[in-house]
Amino acid sequence: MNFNKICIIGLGYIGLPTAVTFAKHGINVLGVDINPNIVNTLNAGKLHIHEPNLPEALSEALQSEKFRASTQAEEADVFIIAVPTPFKQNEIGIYNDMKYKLADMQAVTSATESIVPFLRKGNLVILESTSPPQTTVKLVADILHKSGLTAGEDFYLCYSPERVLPGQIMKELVDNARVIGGVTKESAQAGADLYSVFVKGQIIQTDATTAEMVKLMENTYRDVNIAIANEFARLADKFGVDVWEAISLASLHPRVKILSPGPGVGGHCISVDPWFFVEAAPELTPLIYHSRQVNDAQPNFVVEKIKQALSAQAAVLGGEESILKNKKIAALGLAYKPDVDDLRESPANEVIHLLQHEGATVLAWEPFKPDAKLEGINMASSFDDAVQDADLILLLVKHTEFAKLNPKEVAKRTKAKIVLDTVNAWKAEEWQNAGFEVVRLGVGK
Ligand code: SAJ
Repeated sequence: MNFNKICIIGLGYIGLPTAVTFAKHGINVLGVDINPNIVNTLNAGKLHIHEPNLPEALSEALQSEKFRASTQAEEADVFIIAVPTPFKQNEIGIYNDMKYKLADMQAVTSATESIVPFLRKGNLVILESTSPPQTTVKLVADILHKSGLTAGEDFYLCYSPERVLPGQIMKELVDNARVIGGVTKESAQAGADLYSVFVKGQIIQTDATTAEMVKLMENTYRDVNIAIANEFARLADKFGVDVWEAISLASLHPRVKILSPGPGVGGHCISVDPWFFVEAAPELTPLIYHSRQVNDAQPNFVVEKIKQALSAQAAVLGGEESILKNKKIAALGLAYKPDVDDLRESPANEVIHLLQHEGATVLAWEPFKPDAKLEGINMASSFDDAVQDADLILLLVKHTEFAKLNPKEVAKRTKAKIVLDTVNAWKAEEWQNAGFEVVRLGVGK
């Protein structure tokens, strides 16, 4: 089939990089977003998100006139849906004693509906948003049938998950293997033909529901493995072991590769996607459910660690009052992981709220989004502002610039005597030599 024009619905971390990459390969791309600010920003050659190499790719796409953004869909040969699938904020599912989160499919529903008036015979429609099993064959196909056309007969319909890692999107989009699940074999072939325009990795064709499961399995596998790393950190803490050393030694085994513990699991993928399986079949997913519980509870473990560190320093404990009361804490990093500006579902956020709940005063510093506005969180105006009056410096994200901090320089800028490293970024000895007491997550005394 001809791919003269592609309409991509959703101009976030996946839709926009995909749009400019197709444009770079000579296809006319209309990027659609319901947010007029995003559309205007992009048409002016500016970006609303931070992703390496994306600014250059956008200006190239605009200059070649192969890309433009709009709030309205138009007729095209191909429609790609790349909108978010978060979970519902005010509703949960219950099965026995399991309380689980529910997928909010509103954006996928509206994006699919926006295509209906423009859908023509011979078009190709691809869903990229991470979705519960059978979304393509049920939700999406049913909506598109309102056009009077039938999926797999009159138009091609596929599910093709994005699997790119934020921070490396422009590269992984091209290099990663891509799974294309069609509602028919012909649909999968049409999808494979489209992505072969730029994908250098292997392109594998399968059916739509398998492709949906593949995506959810990848992120669930990672979540479960991070949960076990977090439990190992708790055990090491209890038994006076350094979990980071133990993990590196266990990982020498040829069939063992343990992930890293940390303050919790954030982002819009790994902390969300496993719930789609739990919602789809709670009776079959106790392990997935409990892994989510472990990772979601990790911020509490961080707070306990901070309390222990402060108690050890305090001469007299203040009775019933939390040791955190009136303590000043500098929280370094609000992003959900290193070297990105994405704050969604960040465990740092939860840690800070828990600390404040017990009476601490927290000033947060996020170099990738210094003017972030998050409910109930006080942002420092600079690194110095965050640390100068602090009693404790809490490292929550392994941003390169934090890992590279010179402890002697930090000592000159703060009155804090304790640092707490939740991500194994700092060499304890160097910080001790600069006069700090060093506490590390997953390292017992
Ligand atoms: N994390 C740990 N320990 C680890 C690894 C990660 O605590 O050993 C934490 C991170 O700090 C972060 C969270 O987990 O808070 C998720 O980070 P991540 O780097 O594991 O993954 P994401 O969410 O940025 O991207 C994932 C990737 N999926 C897999 O690696 C299986 C990516 O390939 C997907 O495209 C992306 O989800 C997505 O969009 O679904």
